Amino acid sequence: MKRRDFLKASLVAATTASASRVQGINETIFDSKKVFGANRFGLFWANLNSSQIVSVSDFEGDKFPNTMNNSLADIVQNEARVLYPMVRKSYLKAKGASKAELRGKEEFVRVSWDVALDLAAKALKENFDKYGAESIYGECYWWGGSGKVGWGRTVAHRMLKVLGGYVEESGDYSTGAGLVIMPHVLGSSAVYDTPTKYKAIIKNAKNVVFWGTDPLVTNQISSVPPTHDGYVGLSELKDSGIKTYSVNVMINDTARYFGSQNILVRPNTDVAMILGMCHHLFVSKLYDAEFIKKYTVGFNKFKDYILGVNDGVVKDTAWASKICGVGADEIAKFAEILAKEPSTVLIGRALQRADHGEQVFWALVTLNAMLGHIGKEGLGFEFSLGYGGSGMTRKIAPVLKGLSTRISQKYEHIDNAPWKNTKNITIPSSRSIEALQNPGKIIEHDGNQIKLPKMRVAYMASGSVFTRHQDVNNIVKAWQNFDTVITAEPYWTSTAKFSDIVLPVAIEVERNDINQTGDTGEYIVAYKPVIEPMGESKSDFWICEQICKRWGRAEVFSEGKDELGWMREFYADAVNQASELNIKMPEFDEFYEKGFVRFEKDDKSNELYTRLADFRSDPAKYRLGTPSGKIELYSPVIAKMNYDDCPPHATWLEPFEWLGSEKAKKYPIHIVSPHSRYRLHSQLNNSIIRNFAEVNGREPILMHPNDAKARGLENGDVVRVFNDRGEILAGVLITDLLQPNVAIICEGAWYDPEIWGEKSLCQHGCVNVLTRDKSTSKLAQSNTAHTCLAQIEKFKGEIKPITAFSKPKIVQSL
Ligand SMILES: Nc1nc2c(c(=O)[nH]1)N[C@H]1C(S)=C(S)[C@@H](COP(=O)(O)OP(=O)(O)OC[C@H]3O[C@@H](n4cnc5c(=O)[nH]c(N)nc54)[C@H](O)[C@@H]3O)O[C@H]1N2
Ligand SMILES: Nc1nc2c(c(=O)[nH]1)N[C@H]1C(S)=C(S)[C@@H](COP(=O)(O)OP(=O)(O)OC[C@H]3O[C@@H](n4cnc5c(=O)[nH]c(N)nc54)[C@H](O)[C@@H]3O)O[C@H]1N2
Ligand SMILES: [Mo]
Repeated sequence: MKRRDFLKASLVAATTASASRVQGINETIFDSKKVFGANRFGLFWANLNSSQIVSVSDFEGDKFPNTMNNSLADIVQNEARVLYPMVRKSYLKAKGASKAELRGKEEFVRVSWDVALDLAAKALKENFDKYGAESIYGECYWWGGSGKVGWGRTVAHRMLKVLGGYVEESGDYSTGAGLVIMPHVLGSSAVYDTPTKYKAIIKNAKNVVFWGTDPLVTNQISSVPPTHDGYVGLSELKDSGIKTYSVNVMINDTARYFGSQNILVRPNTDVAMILGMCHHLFVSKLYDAEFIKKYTVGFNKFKDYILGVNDGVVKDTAWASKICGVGADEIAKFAEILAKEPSTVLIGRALQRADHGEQVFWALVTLNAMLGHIGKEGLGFEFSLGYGGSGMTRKIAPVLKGLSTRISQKYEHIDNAPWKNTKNITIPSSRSIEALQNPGKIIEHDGNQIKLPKMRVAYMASGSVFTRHQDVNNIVKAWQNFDTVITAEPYWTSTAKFSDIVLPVAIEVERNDINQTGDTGEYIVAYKPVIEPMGESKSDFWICEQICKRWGRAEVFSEGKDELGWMREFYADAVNQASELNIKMPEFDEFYEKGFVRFEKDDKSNELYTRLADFRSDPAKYRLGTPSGKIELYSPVIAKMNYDDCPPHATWLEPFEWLGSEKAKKYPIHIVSPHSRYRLHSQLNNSIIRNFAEVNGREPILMHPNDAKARGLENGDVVRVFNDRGEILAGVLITDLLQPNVAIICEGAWYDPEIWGEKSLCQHGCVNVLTRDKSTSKLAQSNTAHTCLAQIEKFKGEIKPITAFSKPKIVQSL
């Protein structure tokens, strides 16, 4: 078939599809039904009317159904939906890399799936064959879609493994600094370990501290469908009457729900406050010397540091107060209460998404060691209750398996099995743009040296770089160094608009998959194509298989199974596990029809599980994974690395910019960008939910009354927020939940440059236009999104309509 015929054929197919949709309405106008569904926002009943989702109802097993799935109907049939495969005009004309500088500016041409897949497969294969794994950027971030079979990230990684290898990132944006520092301190990455149970906390704690965490907001979503049991834990904690504190830059939703005592700290200065607390505990002999002796190493070096033995700076509460803004007495009193009474400190992640972010986690562990509660039932510290671990009693249930990147040995005869010989190239989390700009540069990472790869082709799925990564104007520039950008997306995000080939993706309610709920493992759920995929969209699994097919390796990818085939296999494995647990599960077909199987029985064996309780009970038997087997308050391993930006014990290091720095004279407002309760990063921003939050059609900026007054601002004004890196518009919301000189703009608002492809004003409020792409330190090399100063002024220009949620220019043929 000639190309033109191809286009014609796909047009005909598209028209027929929409015609049958209309016909469907006529035939089944009164045919409403309720179908079970699940996604990252929860479990739900989708109410269908004539084959369309019109609304959702709460699923009885979801303990706290949230508002996010109310957007489902809107998110399916969305103006920003990518309906057909698209290729950027110059790229299509050249049948390959061409005029990268026009990305974001130039129109897209609608093409058939064959044309798009041929081009994608060719770009990947040719570059891999010529330049190897380092030329293929395949990180595919995290939060788009879900499922044990066809999650975009897994299947893309599997496809690129079949190709022979790719560039991936170690760690993550969430807690990249914590993941690297904690193994040196606690012997494990700790941040994703099973958390202490609420039951244990409620039974034993007198004080609970929320330190830089907002679990009420962040537990709404999960990487597997949540049943939101954590909210039961939170409400039981509230009902228990236990005293709570919130150490934060603002009075957040959790603090308000609990009526917590708020300790407002200047952004990025928690380390100073913690050191002040440690100093106070030491000099007033309130710290647990026995715990320090038995369970930690290196205290003497840390003690010398807080006493100022070498640098002459005593890190007492007065010193701390000057830096962090909390009164010296308040710091001292807080330390005393936590030391004298049974206490639990719940730690969030935003804290370490800042310059020298490693230090704050280390300081918090050090403080907790001095408090001495670690490992006592329900006490000590916990990283994982902010989200991702529910802290509730798990169910006795099988553990559902999922697709991996491991390729079956039976295909080793094909093409010399390139996936066997090539290794992935791993760079630290969030260093991709640096690699694009400085290929070949050697960077340090946790005691190793890493050569940044020369990446030429990007395969993007499940993530959105232009809202996720820091310094968007810099990304716009660096992005041109890719020869080819292939993006598999359900929506016209800025990342899709900055691509050469855009592949329309079917979302969870449009495809088959299987998953297990996260909080307690209570349900195994089936995703079903409740509705037909919009336009010509296809599942990530199908797309990746089709690309592999063009390399003659479809079966290597799929092992001859489609999505239902894999679902059956994983389900069968769960049935086997269940029978060993004396649990009878229904046949697959019955399960699939119903949509879920429930496991009811509580696993009472670890109801009061407490982090590090075993270590406390017997430190010799339950040695930690650190070289000493104990908590390392000073790390000889890190000392040996000799990094100026990551000393060998918890240390206050000034961030590259903060309210106490010179820079604050020019840019006096610290911009903090927490996660929004109205979306998952950038997801759902293109839905009706946006209307609950936006101010004057822009992302809200929360400002203190003093800061607003000084600038003559009122609620609803549109402001220009700017620094040397860029400028954005935002809608003013004045609130005294903040401290002066601190403003909140949540991460994830869609990027809407006035001029695409240029350094440009973002009219909508994407905060990462303002943030800096510098890493935390040579140790973790993670992102520093929360270290950001800016200035705010009333916007005097013309306020234009937002274009972020519209399709780009599309033409039907070249
Ligand atoms: N300033 C600032 N920046 C931050 C943060 C911060 O606190 N402040 N937080 C950081 C953190 S912790 C994280 S985890 C990252 C999040 O970064 P990302 O994971 O990149 O965030 P999302 O916006 O959720 O991107 C998911 C994308 O996948 C798409 N998608 C949805 N369903 C599917 C599907 O089925 N298949 C495919 N192929 N795609 C799909 C969505 O449309 C969306 O564009 O952001 C980081 N960035
Ligand atoms: N609704 C919703 N839930 C989510 C997500 C989402 O996008 N939307 N994203 C998920 C993901 S991927 C992640 S990683 C987690 C993120 O989880 P976290 O990183 O814990 O969440 P954040 O919202 O970034 O910040 C938590 C709190 O830290 C405070 N904070 C910021 N800077 C400082 C500081 O310097 N000192 C102190 N003491 N406090 C500070 C913020 O004000 C906020 O209240 O959330 C997950 N849950
Ligand atoms: Mo995250």
